Amino acid sequence: MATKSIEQELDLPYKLTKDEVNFYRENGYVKLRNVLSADLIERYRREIAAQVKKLNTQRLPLDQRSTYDKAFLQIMNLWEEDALIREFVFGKRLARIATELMGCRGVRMYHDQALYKEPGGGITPWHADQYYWPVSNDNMVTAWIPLQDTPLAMGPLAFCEKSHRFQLGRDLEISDESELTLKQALETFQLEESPFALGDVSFHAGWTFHRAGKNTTDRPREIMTVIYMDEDMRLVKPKNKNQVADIARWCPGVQEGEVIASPLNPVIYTTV
Ligand SMILES: O=C(O)CCC(=O)C(=O)O
Repeated sequence: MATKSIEQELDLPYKLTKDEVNFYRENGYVKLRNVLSADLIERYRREIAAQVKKLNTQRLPLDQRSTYDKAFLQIMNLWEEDALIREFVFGKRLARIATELMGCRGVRMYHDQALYKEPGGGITPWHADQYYWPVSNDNMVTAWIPLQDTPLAMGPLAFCEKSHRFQLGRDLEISDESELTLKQALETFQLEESPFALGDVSFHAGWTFHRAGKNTTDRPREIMTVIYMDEDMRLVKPKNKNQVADIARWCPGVQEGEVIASPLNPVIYTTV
């Protein structure tokens, strides 16, 4: 596929069905098939992999790291570093899906991140992302974009269905404690854990509990994510030290009560 049509594909509407929207709202996540073409993914995968290699500061061998640091190399806001990745992350196709799933009028960038689970990399403990976010409503969604086929052996993202309405464990950061506590607390919920084919993209809500298994293969599990927030999202008083850090890093200069519209939070897609 020529570059021109890849750029067009980035903005092309995806035909999201009513059933898919309803599924997302009922279960707190949805896995969509054939969202991105193999050519498009390969174009940006190479660039993202190069930036992960360049920006990674993790030097410890896996067996000397914390559970969090064993889970993945985490390189954030690549769009600030690299024009090609910016093009990918600001594509309207995924942003429009995010908008339609949440039913808001548009979405802004919260931040992006590459999550590379290295060969031999550990589990991603149970958690809900919104614990980290100082935001005024629940219209937060992460697009989890595999950059290769992701079989069970690589640790695909797994979701606890309907857990976005579960209140317990919302005060837990990603840790051994969150894994232990939530594993027990969520026992009666349905777990969705299945491979991702190249081109599949999942979307999960901020309060949906999720985890991932180990990467037992000899290849890295290369994932790009984009976190979208409601275009009208406002900043609230931080509830923990992680939210204080998030305000400084992702919402610079925004005051409590204001719409989160710093230069780091441009609108990516809007219906008006
Ligand atoms: O990729 C992973 O292992 C975890 C991803 C995750 O927790 C997220 O994107 O919210």
